[in-house]
Parts: sequence; structure tokens; C-alpha cells
Amino acid sequence: MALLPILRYPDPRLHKVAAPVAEVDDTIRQLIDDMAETMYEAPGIGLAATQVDVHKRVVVIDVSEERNELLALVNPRIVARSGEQVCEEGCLSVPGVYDKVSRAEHVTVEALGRDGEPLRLEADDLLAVCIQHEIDHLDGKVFVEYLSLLKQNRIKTKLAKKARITA
Ligand code: GNR
Ligand code: NI
Repeated sequence: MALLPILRYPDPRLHKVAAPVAEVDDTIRQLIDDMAETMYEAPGIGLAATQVDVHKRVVVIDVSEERNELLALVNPRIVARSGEQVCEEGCLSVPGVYDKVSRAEHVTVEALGRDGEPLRLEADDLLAVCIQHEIDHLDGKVFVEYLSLLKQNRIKTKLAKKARITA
């Protein structure tokens, strides 16, 4: 197991589109384990491989209170969506920034699990938000891109300043 460094917005690598995983092998399982450790340590409720500079379609999620319901999704695809919800989102790649984003209330997701088995799951509420947020990362999209350009520029300035102090 290993903790992986998380890319910070506005790093251009956060905008790369991740490639589908051809086979869920030990390399992918190692990535899942390292991503899970990184997510729990952060702490966060989700992490996409893009955020650790691995451009493969892998995400880990745990929205449980007890932090013991790890969900690993390989090649996740939303096959149905309905409704609308607005959630105050945050992102490990955009530390200290929280803002409201409108997303589907309910999603049906198909993916492969940690052993390459096909999964189909129905999600609502925070889990649905998190799945959409993570799949966006795989498509090179960060939640701040849903905000106004004024807000995006303020966030870039704020994080650039912070990077100068903490670097
Ligand atoms: O830890 C996280 N919390 C969160 C809160 C509201 C909506 C989405 C998220 S995902 C985020 C972890 C992260 O950055 N995943 O990419
Ligand atoms: Ni994020």
C-alpha cells in the first residue's frame, strides 16, 4: 500500500481524459488499493485515478459514516439518470473550496469491480453526486468548471497564492 500525491487545480493534467481499462489485473488492483488508502487518509469520500496522475478509468468511493463500505469502479458508465439535486461540493484537488453544483438525483451505473466482475448499481443522494463527480474527473472535468468564470478565476488565484506559500 502507498499514499499517492494528489494533483491540485489548476494543474493541466486534471484535464486529461482517462483511457478505459482493458483488463482488471494486479496492476489495477494495486492502483485501487493505493487510491483507497489515499482517499481514507485525505480524508475524502471519493477519488479518481486522474487525481493521482494515472489516466485510467478507475475510481474509489466510500460515502459511509463508518468508512467501511469501499466501492471500486473500473470503467464506470452512467446508463440512466433522472431528477435533479443541488449539493455543496468539495474536491481533494481543489482544497478549501466548496460550492453548489446541480446534478442528477438518481443514476444507474455499470462498471467492473475489483475482480473484474460486472456491477450494476442504483445510486441516489450523496452517492449519486460522488459517482458523477468522479466520472467527471475521468473525463478531465473538475467541479469548479460548473461555476461562473469569475468564480473559477478567483479560485485559481487563491490556489496559486496558497501553492506559493506551501510549496
Ligand atoms: O471528499 C469529497 N467530498 C465531496 C463532497 C461533495 C461532493 C463531492 C465530493 S468528492 C470529494 C473527493 C474528491 O475530490 N473526489 O474526486
Ligand atoms: Ni474531486
